[in-house]
Amino acid sequence: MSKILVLHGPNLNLLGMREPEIYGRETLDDINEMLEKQAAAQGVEVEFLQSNHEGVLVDAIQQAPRNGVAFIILNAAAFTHYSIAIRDAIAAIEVPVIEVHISNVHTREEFRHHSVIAPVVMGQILGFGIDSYFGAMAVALKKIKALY
Ligand code: CA2
Repeated sequence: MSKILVLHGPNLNLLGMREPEIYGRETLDDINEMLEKQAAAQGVEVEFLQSNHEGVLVDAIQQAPRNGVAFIILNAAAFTHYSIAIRDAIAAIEVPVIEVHISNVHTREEFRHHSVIAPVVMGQILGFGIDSYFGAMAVALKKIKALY
């Protein structure tokens, strides 16, 4: 059975509680619930993990192939901009990764313009608010359907 792993990086546990003008009013639980429904409608299982710790995310990425994960949807948050450890973990596995950002990082501070993981992911969806996640989920579900 193919599974989709949704990984949320540091501070995304604060969604809905602060900076609603940038990140919206939905909480992480709201987003996960909607993603779960979107996948369940296609009979696909989803696992979720949020961590503020780089190594926890690296472990989850490394373990994805042996846990039957067919796709990873990753909002690496601030780690996007500097974590070579996360980049190396993505590069070390065959499982495709879709990079997601809620905000349009290119219209924000200069330090958010560069993604160190961009060269090793399948593609990026960003700037659509929480719809970036649902767009990524739609792509992952479509690709999984084509595979199985
Ligand atoms: O736009 C995105 O999804 C980001 O990945 C969010 C990260 C940021 O560092 C990236 O540059 C872009 C920050 C996540 C922090 O989320 C918060 C949510 C509510 C309140 C405070 C932070």
